[in-house]
Amino acid sequence: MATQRTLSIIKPDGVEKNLIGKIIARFEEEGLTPVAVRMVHLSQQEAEGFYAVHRERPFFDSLVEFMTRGPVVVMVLEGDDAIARNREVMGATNPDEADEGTLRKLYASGIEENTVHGSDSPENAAKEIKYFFSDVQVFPRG
Ligand code: IDP
Ligand code: MG
Repeated sequence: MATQRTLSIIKPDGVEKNLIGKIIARFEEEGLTPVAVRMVHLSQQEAEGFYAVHRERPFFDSLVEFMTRGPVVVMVLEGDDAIARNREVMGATNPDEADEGTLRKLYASGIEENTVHGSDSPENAAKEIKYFFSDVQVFPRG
């Protein structure tokens, strides 16, 4: 399978619960290697821009408020089939529907505060990585 890169975010709830180490360890165990890592407290504008595709959804304002309430860890993960693999490790958007052992099943408190983000397609992965990282911030340096 082809090596891919995907954008991962440990959301404010994951950071608040001191899960950064556990979540990154899990990614490494699953063959998803961090090649760029940054901790950032998103501004309202940054969160709105990141979730622009959801602008018309009823939960948009609440999602932006949640994503800006504290720092997040933004990462680029690299590995075989990394985009789909990361989505598998994350589990379904709603933790009630997530498979046993997935990050969201283990750690998420609800459909909004669901601990992790992962890109859903190669196009969005490229766009989302670019949103947070320049080429020289991703290893090996671009
Ligand atoms: P995903 O993160 O699994 O790709 P999306 O449908 O892309 O799910 O939604 C983006 C984020 O918006 C979710 O991770 C979650 O934080 C939030 N969200 C999605 N659906 C709902 C909802 O019905 N109510 C509240 N928040 C939601
Ligand atoms: Mg999504």
